[in-house]
Amino acid sequence: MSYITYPPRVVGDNAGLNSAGALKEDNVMTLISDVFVIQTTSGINHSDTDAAFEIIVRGPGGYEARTDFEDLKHDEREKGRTDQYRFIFDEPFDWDPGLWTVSMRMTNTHDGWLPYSIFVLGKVAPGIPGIPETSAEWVVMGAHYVWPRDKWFDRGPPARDEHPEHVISDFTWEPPGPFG
Ligand SMILES: [Ca+2]
Ligand SMILES: [Ca+2]
Repeated sequence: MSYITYPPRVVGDNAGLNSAGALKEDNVMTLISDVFVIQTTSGINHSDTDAAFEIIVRGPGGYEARTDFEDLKHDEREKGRTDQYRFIFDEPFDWDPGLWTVSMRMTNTHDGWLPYSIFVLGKVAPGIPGIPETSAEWVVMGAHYVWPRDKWFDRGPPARDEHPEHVISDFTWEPPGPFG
């Protein structure tokens, strides 16, 4: 698992406020302590890769946290393979899908990667008033079934380090079809 161990680089004056500027009630906060990314690589030609990736979380007030995807023990991002990653935040963040994004970016090679699906889950931090420590509350932060086939990570031959960043914390829904 990967740890995001540093505090937010910048926390603006609006930390803890909702989009209307009012103080949030405890019971409407969604403090996320762990983010899980569950991805399945497509089966089409060249979809697999051995490249490295990073995750970037952005929020209000200039919040930006990023870290590398862990190098798992198996050969990741091979055709049809599902990989699961856990990112632990030392400081939980107050998830609001209208104000926050989770993105993913390839950081090396030109060997493009195409997922078939990506799911992003958030584990709600324990210790919030009204929510017991053993809470099993989770938030679906992103679900892409299926990931758009034209949205390759690092498609083509960029002249420099132009690996594009794709937001994975939104939603894609297409009628289920055969795996490919
Ligand atoms: Ca490839
Ligand atoms: Ca691989």
